Amino acid sequence: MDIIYSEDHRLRASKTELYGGELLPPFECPERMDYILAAIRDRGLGTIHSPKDFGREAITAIHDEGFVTFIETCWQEWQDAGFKGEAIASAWPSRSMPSTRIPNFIDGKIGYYTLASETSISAGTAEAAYTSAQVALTGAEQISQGSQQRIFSLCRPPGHHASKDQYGGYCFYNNAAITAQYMRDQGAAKIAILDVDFHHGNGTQAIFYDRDDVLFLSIHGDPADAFPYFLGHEDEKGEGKGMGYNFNYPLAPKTPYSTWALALADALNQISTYGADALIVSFGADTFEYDPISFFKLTSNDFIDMGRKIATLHLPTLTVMEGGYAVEEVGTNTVNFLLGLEGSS
Ligand code: SP5
Ligand code: ZN
Repeated sequence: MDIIYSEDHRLRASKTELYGGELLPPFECPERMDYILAAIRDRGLGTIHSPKDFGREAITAIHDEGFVTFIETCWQEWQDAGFKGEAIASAWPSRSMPSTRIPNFIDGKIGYYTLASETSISAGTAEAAYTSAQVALTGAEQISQGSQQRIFSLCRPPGHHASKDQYGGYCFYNNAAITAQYMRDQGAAKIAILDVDFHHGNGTQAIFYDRDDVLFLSIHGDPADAFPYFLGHEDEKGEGKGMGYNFNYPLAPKTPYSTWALALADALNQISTYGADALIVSFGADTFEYDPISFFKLTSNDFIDMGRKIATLHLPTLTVMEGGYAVEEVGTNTVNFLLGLEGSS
């Protein structure tokens, strides 16, 4: 399987994550990619290619222009304001003040454009996020041209929590959504996005909630107990034309693969019925039993079976990397999934 990857992800190297009231080293760190690259090489998964540049337009096809400009200028404006730490939001339009006006001052503007304050912005964040989207798009082009049936876009930073105008959950640009739009613009009529990251793909759901041309399905920790807390319930089915094209499978703490796989079986049935031209998998390895911030109980071998089951759809499949945190097994588990998907394990 061909892999798309850029070293530019290292530009995303923030020092702080707001976690439990402390500023800690972020779980979403560059070393994650080193584990995955090592496993790709050790197991001979395939050849690694650099991304092409599809321009800023491919990003603004999904994201609000003002939001993209904010991501690009935030760090400079934060420094210009004289703040000493990394850029973190501390106030936003809440239930009691649901404003749609965008403040001028960066401390207000950052609140307008964030959905979670654990994610700091610092030097290089915008550049890394831009390249991560191009890594995804380069994979999508291969799928659209029909030259490959399976591609792995090794994106970092991840994307599925980002909505059209909000970042957070370690995500800035929604790589999966950007590729789905790209595939549509290249002529595919129907795209399915299956999100198997431990966390609900709230950004992807919100982006396609009123559309019937992109089916979204997510299997994740129940938002009653897990980030992003405020989206991802079973009764969120879509709206308008999109009604019936959104499926959520929230699962309880300690869910083992035997239960997780029942949700997957239902999701795969929905994708078959839908008749998608191509599949995008938002893949996170954070369903692993020892993931430091998650609560499912998948073992390393379960990832092979997950890949094999998704392969039974026989659809051209782009896998986009989402989460999965600082344990060595993030590499093994990701490559296990891809080998299962490829049918070679
Ligand atoms: C892409 C992705 O996986 N983003 C995840 C973002 C999660 N950020 C909030 C983490 C809060 C975790 N709290 C868990 C407590 C476990 N003891
Ligand atoms: Zn996740």
